[in-house]
Amino acid sequence: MSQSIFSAFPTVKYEGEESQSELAYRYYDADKVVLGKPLSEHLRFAVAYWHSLAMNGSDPFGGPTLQRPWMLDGDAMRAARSKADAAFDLFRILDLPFFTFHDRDVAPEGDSLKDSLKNLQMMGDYLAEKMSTHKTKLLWGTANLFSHPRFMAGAATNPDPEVFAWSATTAKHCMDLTKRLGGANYVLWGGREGYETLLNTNMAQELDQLGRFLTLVVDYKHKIGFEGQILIEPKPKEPTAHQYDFDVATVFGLLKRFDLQDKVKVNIEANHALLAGHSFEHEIATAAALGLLGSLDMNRGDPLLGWDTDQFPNDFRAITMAMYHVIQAGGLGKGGLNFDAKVRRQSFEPEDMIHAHVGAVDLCARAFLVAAKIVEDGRYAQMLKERYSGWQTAQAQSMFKGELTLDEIASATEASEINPKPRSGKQEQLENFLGRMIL
Ligand code: XLS
Ligand code: NI
Ligand code: NI
Repeated sequence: MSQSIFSAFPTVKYEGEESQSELAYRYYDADKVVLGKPLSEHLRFAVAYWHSLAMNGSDPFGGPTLQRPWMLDGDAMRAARSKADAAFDLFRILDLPFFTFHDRDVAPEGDSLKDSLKNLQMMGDYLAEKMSTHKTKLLWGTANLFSHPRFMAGAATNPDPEVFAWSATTAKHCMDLTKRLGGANYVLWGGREGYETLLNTNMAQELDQLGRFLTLVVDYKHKIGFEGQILIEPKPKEPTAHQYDFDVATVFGLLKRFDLQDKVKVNIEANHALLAGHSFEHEIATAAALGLLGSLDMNRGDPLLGWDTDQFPNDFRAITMAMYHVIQAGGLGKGGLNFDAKVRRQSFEPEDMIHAHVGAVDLCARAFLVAAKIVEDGRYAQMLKERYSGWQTAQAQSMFKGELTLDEIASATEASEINPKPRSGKQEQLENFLGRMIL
């Protein structure tokens, strides 16, 4: 067994609320049955390979700060294997059921497309071997179609068809590997599928290219019999000034236009919701309402900073409401909660990585438990139901279902004595109620 920076840490255990240990789960009791199934099956936590293994702490003003020995290895494939060893040590310590990766997180870029694909293939073998001796499964795979300079003007939406073809080829191989490793989903995050200025952008052409790319991916999924979900991860901006998959509602419009609304779902990220001017809860509720809820990227942004800071989540109230909407939507199915989050630059000790995940896992588990309590209690749902109860009458239903035309509604209404009275929205009462449940 090779040693990694994580090897020495024991596996984090559930010890309950009374635990005195900093590195124990106090709320994430994986086997605890809530709403009919174990917490581990509701939450399906995943560790993100990129933030946990590939980030080095550099920012636009300073270089690497994190201790990651494989980054110093001059042999890229040997470094990729050491990184994978460290990754699986971390997965073992955290004892979470899933991980997620981009092709470039696990395998180095080669000198040509062929070389890059060969590296991916070889690292795919290595990951498959690792997975056979560890219990961590793959929540999703994805292609990094944004870091290399060839993607600077986009991947699917690049003005150069050679970049489109390169990206399509890469996505094909990443889907093959995701399927081979038993992935439950395949994600598309269009990092540079947008524009920096409209001055050089033919938007109609680029949107059609994006639609073509998505259609190709969906067709290929069926061709290879991949049973996972295809997910788009909306983000409004960064690195581009405007991104075409802006938010959940925009993605719905795109999917409708290309007739893909029943074939693709969304992977919603908390920080991206904030950047789009929404809350996480809003994006989840929108996806649920449109039948698009796929999976979640758990993190948080800093409202004081206008970029994707990808911090570990710590807002109990916001995550509780997010979990409530997930439960109301019938759960995440094949999706899960992926920690798309990184430690801060000063948190350079390997132990910091474990603290970060332990806290976030516990926060999500606790939030889920409270959300489940709100569901089981039933009063909140009842209040909401009552607010819309007027729609249950036969007259209202015929309006709702489109059985009456506008002029029929008008003549019936004019002939009646109705005079709607304002009713309280009870916002403060509801806030108080939820506050009591959360405490
Ligand atoms: C970046 C995205 C990215 C995706 C995967 O902002 O969140 O990390 O989750 O490509
Ligand atoms: Ni993400
Ligand atoms: Ni992000």
